[in-house]
Amino acid sequence: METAGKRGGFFVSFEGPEGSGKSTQIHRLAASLAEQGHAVWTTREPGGTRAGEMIRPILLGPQAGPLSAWSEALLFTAARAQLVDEVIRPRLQRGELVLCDRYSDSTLAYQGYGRGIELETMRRLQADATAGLTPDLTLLLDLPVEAGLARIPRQAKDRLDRETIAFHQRVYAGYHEMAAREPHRWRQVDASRDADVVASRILELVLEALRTAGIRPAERRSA
Ligand code: Z5A
Repeated sequence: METAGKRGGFFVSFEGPEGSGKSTQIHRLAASLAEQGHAVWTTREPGGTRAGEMIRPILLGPQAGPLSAWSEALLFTAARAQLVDEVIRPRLQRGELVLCDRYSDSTLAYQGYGRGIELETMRRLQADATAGLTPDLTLLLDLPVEAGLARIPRQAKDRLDRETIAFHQRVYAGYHEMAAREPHRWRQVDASRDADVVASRILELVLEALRTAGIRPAERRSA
């Protein structure tokens, strides 16, 4: 596993069920960190590169029709491999803070726990596709499945949002299992609270992780 110290920069991923507020919070965090003088880059999955943004509608839109679990897993992973190669790794090497809306843990949660592909196989695939690049910190925005789905307007629901509640419950349970398995990397945040409260808690957790990693704004800018 590649660590922050070895490569410079700091890598934070946001995970959680639909509607848990990842997009809202990632932008708020980026603004707060930039205000403090950090060089911050925000990206999302699937997407963040030209190839990734082309893969995105195949996965989320209705046009491609039903996809097998393995087609999904490989397409999400292909978009990620490109994102790591083209964006995440180079920016980390320049000493930037990279914030990513979903990463490999989403494939484990959705295609592993949700669709039932063997977890160890999924873990190996992620390690190979990203050359072992693991986030320094993963924030789990914790919100019960029904509450998250209720926040997404019907017309905005994508192919995966429309899956059964049982599927989303497996994903949710999977997230909690992964967080328990690697407590040094994961931090859980109660995403049912008001967005301002959630934002303050996230900022607190990220600043604490940056302090522990010895990362300060001025150093990042001059890196
Ligand atoms: N997926 C996968 O299967 N495998 C993979 O490897 C990867 C992804 C990478 C990506 O969809 C889908 O692909 C996703 C997982 C799957 N699917 N599902 N289902 P996406 O990128 O379009 O969407 P998402 O990642 O699931 O996020 P989202 O549903 O758009 O929600 P969000 O980003 O977590 O939340 P938000 O957009 O910030 O907020 C949602 C609404 O809630 C919005 O109206 C906000 O104003 C409101 N909100 C936000 N915070 C609050 C609070 N605190 N209180 C009340 N209301 C709030």
